[in-house]
Amino acid sequence: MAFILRGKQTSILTNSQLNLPIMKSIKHNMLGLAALALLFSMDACKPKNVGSAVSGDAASKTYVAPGKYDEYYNFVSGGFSGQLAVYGIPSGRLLRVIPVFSVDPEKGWGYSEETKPMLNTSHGQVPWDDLHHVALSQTNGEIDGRWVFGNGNNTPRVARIDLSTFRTTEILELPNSGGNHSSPFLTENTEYVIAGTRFSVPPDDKNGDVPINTYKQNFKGTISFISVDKTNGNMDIAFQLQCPGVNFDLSHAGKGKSHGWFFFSCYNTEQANTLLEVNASKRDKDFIMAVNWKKAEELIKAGKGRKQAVKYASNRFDEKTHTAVSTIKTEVTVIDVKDFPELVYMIPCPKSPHGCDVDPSGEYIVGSGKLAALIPVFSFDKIQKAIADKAFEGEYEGIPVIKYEAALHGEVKKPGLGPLHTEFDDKGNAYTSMFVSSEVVKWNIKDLKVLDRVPTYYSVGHLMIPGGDSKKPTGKYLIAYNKITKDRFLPTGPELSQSAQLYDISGDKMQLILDYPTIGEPHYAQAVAAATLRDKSVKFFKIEANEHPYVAKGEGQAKVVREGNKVHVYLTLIRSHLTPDNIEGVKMGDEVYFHTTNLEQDWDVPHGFAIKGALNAELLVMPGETTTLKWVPDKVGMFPMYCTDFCSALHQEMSGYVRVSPAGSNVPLSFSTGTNMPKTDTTAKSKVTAAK
Ligand code: K7E
Ligand code: CUA
Repeated sequence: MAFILRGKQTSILTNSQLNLPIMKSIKHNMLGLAALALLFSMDACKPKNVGSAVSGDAASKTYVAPGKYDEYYNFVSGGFSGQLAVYGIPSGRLLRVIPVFSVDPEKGWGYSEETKPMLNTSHGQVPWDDLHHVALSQTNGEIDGRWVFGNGNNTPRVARIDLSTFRTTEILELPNSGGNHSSPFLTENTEYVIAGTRFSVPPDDKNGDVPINTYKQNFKGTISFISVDKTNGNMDIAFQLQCPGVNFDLSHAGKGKSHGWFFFSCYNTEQANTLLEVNASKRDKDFIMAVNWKKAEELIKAGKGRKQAVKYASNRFDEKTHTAVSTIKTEVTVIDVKDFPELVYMIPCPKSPHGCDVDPSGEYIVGSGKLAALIPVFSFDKIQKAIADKAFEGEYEGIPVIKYEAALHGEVKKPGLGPLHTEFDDKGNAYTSMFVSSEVVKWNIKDLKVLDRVPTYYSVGHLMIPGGDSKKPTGKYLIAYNKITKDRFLPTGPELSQSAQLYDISGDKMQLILDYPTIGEPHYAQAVAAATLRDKSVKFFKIEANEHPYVAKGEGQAKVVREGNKVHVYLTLIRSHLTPDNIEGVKMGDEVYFHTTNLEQDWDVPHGFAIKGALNAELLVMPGETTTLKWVPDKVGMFPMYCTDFCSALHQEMSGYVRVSPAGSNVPLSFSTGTNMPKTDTTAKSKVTAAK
C-alpha cells in the first residue's frame, strides 16, 4: 500500500483505494471485512526514507544539558499499563511514573493498607485498568496546573492526580457505564469532567440478564457529568445523561463561544451487537452528538432528573492521615435525553468518527472518521443556525439529526488515511494524525488547505501540542504517540516499546527532532509549561501535621502492640536504622502490621521497607509520611527486614530482624533498637584463655 494515497478519494475509502492485491482472491461478500482488517493491520504502511527524516540541527533543539530543566512537563497515558508517565520536553527524559489504576509494588501502591481503598470498586478491588486520556485542569480555558485527570477504560473510573504531589488523590467509579473511553474531558473552568461510555449496556437498575441481540431495545449509552470542587478538586457525579445505545468514542467541550456545549463522536450507530468491525461500519455517516450541557444543568436544577439506584465507589486520599477512604454510593440523577427537546442533537459525520476536537476559538469542531478519506469540520455558528432553522433531516432514536451541509464549515480533502486525532497551534493550524498512512497532516482551520505532512514511525495514535486542546495553544512542539516502532529501537524480543516522536512545528514545515520509547501504550497526553508546576512541588510532608492513627512522631513513640492475633508495629525510619530493629514474640497465626513512619524532614529522602517473603510488596515511604505493610508470617524462623532505598552511606546497615515463634510459644513480645546485645559470654572467653 502506498505511503501517501495518491488515487482518487471520495468521502469513504473504497476497496480499490485500499489497493490490496489480496482482495482479488477473496469472495466478494467478504471484501468489506477483509478491507477493514487490512486497513487496521498495524504494518500496512511503512514510509520510505526512514533514515533521512532527521535533519542536522535536531540534536541542539532537544538537548537539555546536565543539570538543566526541560521546558515542559508532559503527562502521557500508559494505556494498558494503567499508569501515567511524566516526561520532560524537549529532552524526552522520563521523570516519573505515577501509579493510577494499576497496582505498583515499587511504591506499594494498591498494596499498602493506606492505598488499597483507592482501587476499590463496586466489583471489589480492581488492581489494573487501561488509561487512555489525560486532561489537565483549566481555568478560563487555560491550563492551570492544579490537577490532571485520567480515565479507566476498563472498569469505568476517573482518577484525579494532584500536581503538587504527583500522586493519585481520587478515583471515582461511574455507574451505568460499560467502559469509559470518551473520558475525561473538561469544560473550560473545570466545572465538569465528562465521561461517555464506550460500550452501551442495560442501565444498572434494569435487568441486564437479557439476550445480547436485544441491544436495540435494552442497551443505553450513558454520559456522566462529574462536578469538581473548585477548592479541593473533589469529584462527584452531578448527573448523567441517558442516551441512545451507541458507542461513544471521544469528546471535547466547547470553549469560548461554544462554552456550554459538548461534542461526542459516536460510532456503531448501526447498534450492532456482534462483529462490529463489519456491522458497525455499514453506515456512510455516524454522528457527532452535540449536547447543550447548560440546558442539562437547568433541567437538573428544576428537578427534572430521575433518581436511580446504583452502586459505585468514591475513593479519596486524605493528605492528613495519608490514608484513602472508599465510600460506596448508591444514587445518581439521570436525565433521559429523548424526553427533553433542545438538549441533544446529532450531526452526521463520516465514517465511524474517532477524535472529536474543538479549535481554540470554539467555532470549529473536527470529526475524524477512521474510515473516511476526508475530514469534516463543523461550525458552531452554523450548528446554532441549523437548530434555530430546524434544518433537520430526521431523527435518530428520538433525537433531531441536523443536516450535514447545514452544520458543515467544510471538508479537508485528501488529508491521508485513517484520521484519528487533531490538535491545534497558536497560528490557526490544525494537525491531524493519520493512523493508516502513518503521518501527521497540518492544515489551516479556515481555508481547510493541507499545508504540510510528515511521516511517523509508525501508525500514529494521538498527537499532543502543549495547550493544544485549550484556548491558548503553543506553537513550538508537537508529539506523535505511535503504536508500532518495528525497526526504530534495538530489538527487545517479541514485545517492542511504543514510542513518542517530537516535531519542531515553529516553522512552516514540521521537522522530526527526537524519538523516545514510552511506558505501556501511550494514547493521549498533555503538557504544561514547567514554570506553572515546578515551584508548587511538595518537597516533604510535615511530620507534626501527620494524623495517621498509627504514626510514631519520633523514635520514642516506636513500639509493638499486640491486640489478639494482630501485632501493630509502630516503626520509624531515619538514616540509617529502623526503630525497632529487633522484634521477638511474633507467632504463627499473627497478622503483623508494620506502620512505617519516615521521620526525615528533608527533600528527596524516601526510605523503603521490605520483609523477607512478603506476599504483597515493599513500601516506599516519603518524609513525614506513614505507610502500612501487612505481613502474615508463613513459617517459624528469622525474617530480615530492611530499607530498600539507598538512603545513606550506611543504607545497607538500615535493617533488622523479626523472630517468628510457633503458635502458643511463650516467647514474650519484645522490641528494641541498639540495646538487645548478647549477654557477656564467659564460656567463650575461658575457652580462648585455655587455648593459650
Ligand atoms: Cu485514539 Cu483510546 Cu484516544 Cu488511543 S484512543 S490512539
Ligand atoms: Cu533508608 Cu536505605
